[in-house]
Amino acid sequence: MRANGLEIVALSGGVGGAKLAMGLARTLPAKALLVVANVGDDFDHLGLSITPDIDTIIYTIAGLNNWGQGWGRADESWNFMDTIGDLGGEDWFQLGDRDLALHVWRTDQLRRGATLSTLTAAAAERLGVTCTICPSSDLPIRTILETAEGELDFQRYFVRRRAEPEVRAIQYRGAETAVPSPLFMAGLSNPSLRATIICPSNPVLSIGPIIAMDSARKALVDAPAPVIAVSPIKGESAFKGPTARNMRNLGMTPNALGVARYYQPLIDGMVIDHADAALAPAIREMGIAVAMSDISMPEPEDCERLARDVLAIVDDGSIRKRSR
Ligand code: FO1
Repeated sequence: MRANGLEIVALSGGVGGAKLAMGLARTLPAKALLVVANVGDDFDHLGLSITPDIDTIIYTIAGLNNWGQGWGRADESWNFMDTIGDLGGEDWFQLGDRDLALHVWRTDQLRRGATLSTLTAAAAERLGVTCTICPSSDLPIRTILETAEGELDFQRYFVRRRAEPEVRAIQYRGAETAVPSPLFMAGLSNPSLRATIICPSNPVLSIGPIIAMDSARKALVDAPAPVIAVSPIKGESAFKGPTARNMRNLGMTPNALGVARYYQPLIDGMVIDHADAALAPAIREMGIAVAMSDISMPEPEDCERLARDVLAIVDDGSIRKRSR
């Protein structure tokens, strides 16, 4: 272990990704971990700048999260939301009172000229996170779903329409001009980096907006450290959310092999579930090394178990940067 330097960059969306990020945070020295959060789910709502994946990652690593729900805080109260409902306002996106304070503070600070990177670092530190968390970009990238009901922004598709409309195509609006955040770029070129881990998040909804940036893709490929994806799918089902259905609707195979094909240009290795061992030869044929673990994380201890397994795989050197 190089305890004083960065060792792991973890790319993450919300719920599933945040669980592995939490396991990594509990396993690694604080300075060794940089978690890079998706910003494609961000939106302006009720006059507030809401950054759900950043917040889910902060709450989860800080141990303040609502574990069963996957997002938001434990010990939450709902006076604000109830009153918005009484007023006939938009109450389809649940903002708890404690969570609301973060959105109000961030919105105010952004208006005063602060960057999302600065605010993410400050909020994480204030709420008790010791590793580093940064947004994938300080510039907006918005995930837009082209569905049978027309174009929907991420939260209107995911929360308001309960991810029910069939997704025909996805746009990562803004990704063509956005650039990765300074900490993200510096992390990938850090000489002490041992691996970049793509956490088990929805590839097309949560990681897609990150790797839609040309300079992020180039930096991942150019980084001397290997890029290792942890599959978000066991068999043909994701643990939570519409991952498998999204992949199927987009013409992808909804299993670990489909995930490997999506990430193929970027990754050197993949961690799949033992139950998917039969898919390993086809993934290896693509030039991607395969390691196996139990990728389910029903309880907080499972997040640490999977994190330890992933770090052992990084340590054993079985996944090397491949020549391209
Ligand atoms: N997800 C929901 O399914 N329903 C909600 O009402 C909801 C509110 C919410 C508020 C703050 C926040 O940070 C996240 C919230 N999420 C909610 C999760 C959010 O939709 C995430 O983008 C997804 O979980 C995907 O990671």
